Amino acid sequence: MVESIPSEFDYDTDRAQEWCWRWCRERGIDRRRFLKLAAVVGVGAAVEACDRNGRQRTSGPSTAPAPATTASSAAASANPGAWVKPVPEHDFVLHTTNAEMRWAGMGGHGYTTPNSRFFVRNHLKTARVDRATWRLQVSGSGVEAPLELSYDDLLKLRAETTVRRFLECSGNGRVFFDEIGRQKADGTQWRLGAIGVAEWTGVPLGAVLERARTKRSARDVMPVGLDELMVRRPMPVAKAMADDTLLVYAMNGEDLPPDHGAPVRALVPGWIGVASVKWVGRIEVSEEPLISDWNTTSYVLLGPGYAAEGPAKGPVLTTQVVKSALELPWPATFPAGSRTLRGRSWSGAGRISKVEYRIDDGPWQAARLEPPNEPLAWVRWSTEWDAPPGSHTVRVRATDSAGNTQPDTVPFNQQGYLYGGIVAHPVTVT
Ligand SMILES: Nc1nc2c(c(=O)[nH]1)N[C@H]1C(S)=C(S)[C@@H](COP(=O)(O)O)O[C@H]1N2
Ligand SMILES: [Mo]
Repeated sequence: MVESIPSEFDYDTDRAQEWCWRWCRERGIDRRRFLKLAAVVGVGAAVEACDRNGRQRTSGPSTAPAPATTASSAAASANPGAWVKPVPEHDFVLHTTNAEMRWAGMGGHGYTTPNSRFFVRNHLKTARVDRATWRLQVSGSGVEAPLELSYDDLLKLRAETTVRRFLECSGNGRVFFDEIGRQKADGTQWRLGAIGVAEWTGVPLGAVLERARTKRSARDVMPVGLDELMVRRPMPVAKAMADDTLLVYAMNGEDLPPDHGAPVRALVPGWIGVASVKWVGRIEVSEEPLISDWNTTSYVLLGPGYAAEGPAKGPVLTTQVVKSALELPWPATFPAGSRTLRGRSWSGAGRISKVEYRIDDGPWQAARLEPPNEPLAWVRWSTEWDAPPGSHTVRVRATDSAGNTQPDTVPFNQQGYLYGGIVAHPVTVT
């Protein structure tokens, strides 16, 4: 299936609108009324209105998922039914079909992000896939023995592996292209909450590829989602064969939740989130490089200074960059006095070797790292601050084991990927 993706933003907007319309139609709203509502109040609010209206019209319980609407204006553009788990405003900022984790909620939490707080990035909406009838097909020119596995077959491989790794959207931090660089990028305006670390349990993708007798001549491996869009992104065989590249069925010791790809998702550590395809139904293994809009137009760097690379319109994204976040609301307000500032830093290139912070225009100082500090996960850090009253900024910069440090600024790219620059967290001390 080849689909044209003009830009991630147009693409998401179109699909979201289309889906909202369909959702309303199922509730007995005619198109004229939907468009009229959407024109006046915006699509999100039109859907909410349809929902109220639909509930009045339909007798008996609806089979559609409950709308996750809240009263906030930020949530007004959110799509009801895009998620299965509750996404309360207290824990999440909602953007159409995506739910961003609020960093303040990680304050004082353990190393991993609880499933209930983990961000959700859905190109469309959470797919419901029945584990009992689920099958995984492995096929393509790169395998000698194409196969089909059930959920039990996967467990019977007896290769269960557990790793702690981050999962982060390549668009995490996108809002800073606008707020710092003064040039707004296309796509979901995430702040820094499109990241989480979980303990993932599954089987190495390599074990499945071996079972399918992957050829030496195989080049690319591409998991394909069972959602309507069939979200997919290829990786080279070497990445697919890495010990920690998994087909995951459990997250933080629980069955993988629907919003995170149940029954089985890919986990491609250190790579942009889209590589970790949810609701995997097929794995294509190819002797030829796999080329589609997902790695030529979407998830590539577009804009001034970025040149086409072969069939791709710009440099193709693979690993995530170094970033840091404070476990505080944005902006934060607290009373004057001594307190502990806490945060986390991570990198797609390894573990974190150093974290520094700076209050206002003061000197850069070392923060205290707290173990564990695992590669391709994150490290927690803290420092004491005797906060005087007034308006302040707290800046943080981390350095990873490969020697990458967060830069002061990041050059613009049209789709707003990989904003790893230093950000000034606004704090009002009262
Ligand atoms: N099938 C499918 N897989 C997908 C997506 C999707 O929409 N459909 N979104 C991708 C993107 S862009 C990201 S950042 C991660 C988010 O994973 P999460 O929702 O479990 O946090 O899933 C990836 N896998
Ligand atoms: Mo993403």
